Amino acid sequence: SDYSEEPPRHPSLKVNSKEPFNAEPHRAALLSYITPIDFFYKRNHGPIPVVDDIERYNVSIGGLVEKPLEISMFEIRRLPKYNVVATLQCAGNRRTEMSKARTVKGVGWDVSAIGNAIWGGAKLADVLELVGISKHSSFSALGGKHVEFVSIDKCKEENGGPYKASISLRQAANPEADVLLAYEMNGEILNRDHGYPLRVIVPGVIGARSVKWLDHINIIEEECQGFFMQKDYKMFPPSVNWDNINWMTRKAQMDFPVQCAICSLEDVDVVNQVKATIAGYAVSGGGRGIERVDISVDGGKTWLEAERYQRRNTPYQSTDDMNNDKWAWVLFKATVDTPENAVIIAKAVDAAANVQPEKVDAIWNLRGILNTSWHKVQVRRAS
Ligand code: MTE
Ligand code: MO
Repeated sequence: SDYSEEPPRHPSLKVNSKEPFNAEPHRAALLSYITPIDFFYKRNHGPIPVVDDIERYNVSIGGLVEKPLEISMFEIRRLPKYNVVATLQCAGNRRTEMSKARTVKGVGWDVSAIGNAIWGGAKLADVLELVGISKHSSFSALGGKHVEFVSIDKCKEENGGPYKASISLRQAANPEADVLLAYEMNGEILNRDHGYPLRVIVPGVIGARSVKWLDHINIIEEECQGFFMQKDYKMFPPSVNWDNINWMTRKAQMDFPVQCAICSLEDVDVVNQVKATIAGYAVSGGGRGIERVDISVDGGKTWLEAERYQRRNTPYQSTDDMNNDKWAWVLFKATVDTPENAVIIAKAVDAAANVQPEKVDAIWNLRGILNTSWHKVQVRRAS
């Protein structure tokens, strides 16, 4: 493959793999509610495609539809435009930590394979209406039940073919699910790393389904048979290893579980004051809001509740304030008295009362996805 036309990237990113380019920012970059584009993690499976003739760029929509269509960028921009604040999280976020319990396969990530952006674009539900799929339907007239997104990039896992993924037609045609064909990120034209000129954004779902550099959409009967749907991004029990794995037995992962991480401190850190600020992000999949974030400075014996906030940068005062951006993370903050030596822990609870598991062992899986165990940092007070 050819990596001679990669875009420029911010020098402070931690590069976890160079070709394909996979990089995340330092933890502290995640302490602003909207993640700056330069510091938004970049997760690729091949070289970044070059699209230079935007006039001729179009997306074809075919498969089990009565009226197949080719839609140009110009026409997509003429559809009603929505700005959706949504957190994108790679299923491999926090994989490095899972690997320390027992080795897993995949690109290593700290806690920053995640970001929160304002995605601007057309709703997929509006686009599907143009090929005769009505809103809130679960199947097309010709029996299609899944919507497949195919890219123009080239991945070795697909034997040089394009990256692809699918979601259910029910989710795709539901305007409240806010699935977007996005051409803007944080008010700017989507850049090459993040999918220029057009990408899918599936809020509340692992990043792997938000296909970048969209080329065509297929309405299909069965879910996408591509590598990243069938042979990757599935959650296996801790008993499954590379000798006994049967990919068919598990479903393709969609929603991500409740997650949080401390971003004001590194894994092992020194704090200068007796009072320290513990801050980070908390998010849950499926649009389930964050109900609570608990902090402990004594290894989990006692807990205190952190303040939470979204866009207004002021703490929530009542439950009415909560989750005004339903697909977005909440940031949390707590001021704690630090002992001389402490294990500081954060764990979140979502709106369905789901809680993060204490230990990584219980959720260990050979691909190292969805590490949502309590996030811990070890600090020492500077004397
Ligand atoms: N789309 C294409 N075409 N190729 C890819 O490699 N990676 C996926 C998804 N969409 C990928 C893709 C994965 S695994 C993630 S986590 C997100 O894109 C990352 O999006 P980002 O690079 O904009 O952060
Ligand atoms: Mo990912």
